[in-house]
Amino acid sequence: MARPEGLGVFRLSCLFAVFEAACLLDTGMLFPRESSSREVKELNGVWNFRADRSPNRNRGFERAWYKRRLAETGPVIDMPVPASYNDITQDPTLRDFIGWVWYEREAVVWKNTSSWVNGVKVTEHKGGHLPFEAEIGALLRKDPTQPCRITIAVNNTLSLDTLPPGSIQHMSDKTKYPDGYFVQSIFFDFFNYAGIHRSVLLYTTPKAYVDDITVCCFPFISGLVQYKLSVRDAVSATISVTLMDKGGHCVASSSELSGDLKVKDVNLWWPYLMHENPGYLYSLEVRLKAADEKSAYEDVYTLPVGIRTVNVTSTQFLINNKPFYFHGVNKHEDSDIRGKGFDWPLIVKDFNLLKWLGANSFRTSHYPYAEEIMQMCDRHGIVVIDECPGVGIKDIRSFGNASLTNHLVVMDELVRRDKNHPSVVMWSVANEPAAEMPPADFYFKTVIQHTKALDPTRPVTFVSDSNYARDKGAPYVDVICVNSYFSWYHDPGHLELIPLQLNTQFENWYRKYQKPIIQSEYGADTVPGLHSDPPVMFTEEYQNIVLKNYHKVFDEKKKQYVIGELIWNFADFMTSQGVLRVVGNKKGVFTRQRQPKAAAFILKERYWRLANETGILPPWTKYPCSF
Ligand code: GCB
Repeated sequence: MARPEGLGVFRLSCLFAVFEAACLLDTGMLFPRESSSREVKELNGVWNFRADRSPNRNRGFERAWYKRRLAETGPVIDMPVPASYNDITQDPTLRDFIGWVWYEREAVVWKNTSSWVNGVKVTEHKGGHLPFEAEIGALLRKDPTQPCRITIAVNNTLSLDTLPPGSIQHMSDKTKYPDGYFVQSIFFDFFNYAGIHRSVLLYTTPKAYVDDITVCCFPFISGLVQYKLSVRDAVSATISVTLMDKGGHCVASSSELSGDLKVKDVNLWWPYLMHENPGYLYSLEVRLKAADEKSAYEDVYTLPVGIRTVNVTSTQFLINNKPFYFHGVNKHEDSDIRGKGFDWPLIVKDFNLLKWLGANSFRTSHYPYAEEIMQMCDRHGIVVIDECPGVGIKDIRSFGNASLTNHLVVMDELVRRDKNHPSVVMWSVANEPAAEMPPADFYFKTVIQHTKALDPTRPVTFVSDSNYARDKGAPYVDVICVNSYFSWYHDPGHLELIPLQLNTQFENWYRKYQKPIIQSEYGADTVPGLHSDPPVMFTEEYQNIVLKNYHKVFDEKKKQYVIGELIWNFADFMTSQGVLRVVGNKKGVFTRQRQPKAAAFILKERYWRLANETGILPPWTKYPCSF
C-alpha cells in the first residue's frame, strides 16, 4: 500500500534472538499491529544464509559482507525464517556451529515508496529471546525500482556475562585436537539452538505516534485499570483512550496521557477452568492526533486488555481474590526440524494439548517465549510464570558486575515486553543458579528488588533446587519455587522414598520462609514404549509411579501452603549430546512429536479432578470433558 511521502516512519522489528541491534530502554516495545494508521509486513520465508567459518569467525565483518549481496561474497544456502538453522541441513558442522552466521533477503518495502539504503548498520542487540527494533525511515531513498536489502548477522557465542552464560574452551593439546579447535560449554539442559527464531516484521507509524502503553491492575481493587501512555514526536497532541468490551461497546474513556479507567459490571480475566468464560479481553483503543507546520497526523493502536488482580499471602496465590492452584507444565520452545523456530501449527497443537490435559498454567522455562504465545495465553486463560534466560548461572565469574548489569537490562526488556499480558502473573528471575556462592545473595537481592520496582503489581520468584540450605533468592521473593527429582537424580530407582523426601522438602522450606510454595519441576526420563513391571527407570511405568507418589504429597500439602505443581516437562526436547541424554531429555509427558506417553493420561485425570475440586469450575465443564 502506498503511503504519502513524509508520513511514514518505517521500523524493522525483529522478534527474536539475535545480536547487533541497539535497544534504547526508554522506548516502548508495543507488538506491531495493523491499524488504520499502521501497516505491518512479515519478512518471513526463505532467506540467503552463510555461516562464517573463518578461524576467527570474523571474515564477514572484515570483508563487509553486508555491503553487497551475500551471494556476491561467497556461497549461500536457503534458510527458512523463522527457524533454528541447526537441524535444517545434513551438515553436522552447521548443527554444532558456534559463531557468526549471516542472513539476507530483499524486500520491496511498500509499493511506490522508497527502498532502504543498503549496507548501512541500523541497530544491534545483545541477548536472545527478546525483541528489538530499529527505525529505518531515515535510510529510505527515492528509488521505487530497487528493493531493499536486509542483512542480519547472528552470533550464538555465550560468555560468562551473557544470559544464559556459557564459555568457549580452546583446545591446545595438539595430540588430541586439530589447530584452532574449540568447543562451547553450556550449563543448561537444552540444545543451544540459534538463528532467527521469530518473525522479522517491517511496520510503519505516522510521524507522531503512540510509543508505549502500560496498563495495570492493583491487588484487591476490582474493575480498575490504570494506564499510562508515551507518545513520540508529537509537540502537542490530542489523546483519546477508549476501553471497549468484546461487543465493541465503550465501557470507559479518557483524554489524558495517564489515568484510571473504572469499569462497571466488569468481566474479569479468569484462568482456564476457573470460570465459564476464561480469558476475557477488552480492547484499549488509543488515538493520537497531532500536527506540525507541514501536516496533521493520526495514530491508532489497539491493545488487548485483561482485567484481573494478583495477590500473594503466606499460604495462597490469589487471582481476582480467589485462591488459584497452578496445575500445569514447564515447556520449551522446541520441535523437530525447526528447533526453537516459531511455528503456528505447533503452537496451536500445544494449546490444544494443554487444554486436553486440563493444565491451567505453564512456566516459560528457561527464557521468554514468543509474544504470539503470550497472546494465546491471554486469550485462552493460560496462566504464565514468565522466566528470563537466567539459567545455568553456575560459575562464580557469572556473579560479577557485568553479568548483574546485563541481568537487570534483560529484566527491563522482559517487563517492558510482557507487562500488559494478563496471563503473566509472576516474574521468574532465574532457574537453579549456584546459590551457595557468596556473591549470589547480593546478586539476586539486586535483581529481585529491581524487578519488583519495575512492576509492583506482580509477585517475583526465583527457582531453586530442592536443597533449601543453599538458597539465596528465597528471602527476597514472594513465592518459593522448588525443583526436585527424588528417585531420579537423588536415590535413583527408589520410588518408595519420594513421599518422605518430598514431605521433608516442603516442611523445611515452609518452616524457613513462611511463603507459599510451587513444585516448579519434578519428573522422570521415559523412553516411550519402554515397559517394565515392577517399574524400572526410563520405563513408562516408572514415570507413572513417580508422578503418583509426588501427587499424594501435593494433595496433603495443598491443604496448607503448596499452591501449585508444574511437571517437568510438557514434551521431550533436544539437549546437547552427553551420556545422560538419549537423543535429548525424555521427561516429557508427550513425545517431541506431541504424542502422549502413559503419564499424560495420569496427569489429565488429575488436572481435571483438581479443577473440579476447587469448587469453582462451573458444572458445564465438569470432567469428563468434551475431549
Ligand atoms: C532441572 C532443570 C531443567 C532440566 C531438568 C532435568 O532441574 O531446571 O532445565 O532439564 O532439571 O531434566 O535434568
